[in-house]
Amino acid sequence: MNERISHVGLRDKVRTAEEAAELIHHGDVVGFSGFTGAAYPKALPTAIAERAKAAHARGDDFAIDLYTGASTAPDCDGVLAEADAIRFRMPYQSDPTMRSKINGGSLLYADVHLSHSARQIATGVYGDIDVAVVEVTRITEDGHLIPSSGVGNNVEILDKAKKIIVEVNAWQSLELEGMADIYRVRSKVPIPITDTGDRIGATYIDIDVNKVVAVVETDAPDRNSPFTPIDECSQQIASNFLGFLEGEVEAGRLAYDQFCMQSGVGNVPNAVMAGLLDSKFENIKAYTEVIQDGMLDLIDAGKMTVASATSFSLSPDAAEVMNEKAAHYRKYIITRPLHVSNHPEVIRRMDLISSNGMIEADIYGNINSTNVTGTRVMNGIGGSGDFTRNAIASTFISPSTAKGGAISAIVPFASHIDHTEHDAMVIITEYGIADLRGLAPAERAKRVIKVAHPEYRPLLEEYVERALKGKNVHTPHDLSTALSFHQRFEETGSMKP
Ligand code: 0RQ
Repeated sequence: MNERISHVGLRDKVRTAEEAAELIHHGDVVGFSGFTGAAYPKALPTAIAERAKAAHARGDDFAIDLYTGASTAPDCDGVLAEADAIRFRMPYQSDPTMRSKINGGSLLYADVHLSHSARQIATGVYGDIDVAVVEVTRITEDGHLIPSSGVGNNVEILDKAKKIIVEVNAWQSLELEGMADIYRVRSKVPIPITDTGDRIGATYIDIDVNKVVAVVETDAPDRNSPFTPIDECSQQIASNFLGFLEGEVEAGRLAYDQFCMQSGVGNVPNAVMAGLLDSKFENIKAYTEVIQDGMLDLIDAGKMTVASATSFSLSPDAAEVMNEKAAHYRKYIITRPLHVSNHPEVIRRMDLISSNGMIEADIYGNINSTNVTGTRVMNGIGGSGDFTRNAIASTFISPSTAKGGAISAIVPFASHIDHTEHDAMVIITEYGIADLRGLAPAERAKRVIKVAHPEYRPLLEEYVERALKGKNVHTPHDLSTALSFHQRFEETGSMKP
């Protein structure tokens, strides 16, 4: 471990996770590293959860407020939620236990655009941060922190924290050093990135070493789940997405050379990248949020020249490959603070095409990414809003149904709206492409219904007919049945009549 803690003074601060957890108190505001299952602290969360359980057993209160970059993992968000050790959480999560606590009302959650979260933390919107707990791959002689598999909100959290606990994780490759590009966004100062691969900052995070109260040694892997094998439906969606890109090339809005992409997380986006492997697109660039397996494949195949993101979101197998070949991949991959990776200013400049998953779209193109039947939060908006609003073309890719066909992903009116009809441009399912650009709402409805599952199309058409009988027909709605699909689902467990 000495090679990973080069700062002599900080070697004296090495503590066990249990000792470090004693420095965190009930009511503290805590900032963790971590983004989509990567780079989150591995030891402190369990130690804090144990502390909370012991306090609760004594009849004492113990709960913290927790900020991160994005989602973490079962051994972080999961154990803390299980122990009722969190009062408030922001800006994004995807843990099943945490989700059920949030929906059950025992854990408060603020679902925030990631680009906003960085600035809000930096400017103290949520108050001070008592303790930062940040995973690194190494501490330099000068006390600089070398990020591990992601950067997220680490810079803002470390700058804002009164005390810092550093987890040095020996599982993370030392050769990740050089991948990060650390830059502090300043108010009214343009971010000097004009191309995806531009490096504008340092390879380390400089901190006030005097704030470090403990250094904890760990050796545990990032926790991501494997991707499920690509099924027929995902393959068809991927092929339709490729068809959309090819249409853009034919229309002269895109070239086969140097197409710039953003891709959300999940199985369908991964299938899209597999589709790009065999496509005519060359020298692909990514200005995105997370590095996924599919991007490593594109890099390996010589199809992708550069990928800029804030973190990894790799399957366990791909994470092992990354650890073995980090020196190779750092020639192609840049990890940035999410304040930069998700900054609208830079996203606009990249002329990228975004693709994200969704829970549902309505017939006019409003998108629900976060709340099932408008009330049950799934994960959060994450960076989907940052990219959707600022892409040259924003796409939403999704199977036309969920839960074995009981739920239609196309509904008369979205039960919760994350991306409005003004932001979402193209909706793609296994049944085709609904390109909504340049269309009036009533025209859009016809296109969207075409990509709905055939079983739901007649119901949607009936809805439009009914809505058109109303007085106002610019955005025709029949308010008494606008949420009838959702109501039926709540009552019967299916949106089908
Ligand atoms: O649940 O596994 O329990 O069956 O949602 O659905 O089809 O596997 O798709 O993994 O892409 O997730 C919107 C959740 C889609 C995701 C969402 C259920 C479905 C399944 C997953 P089960 P799929 P995906 C950058 C971009 C917001 C954040 C974002 C998401 C589960 O894409 O969180 O875009 N997006 N970030 O059954 C009820 C519906 C449903 C539904 C799907 N209509 N009703 N359940 N599901 N549609 C990355 C970051 O920002 C970090």
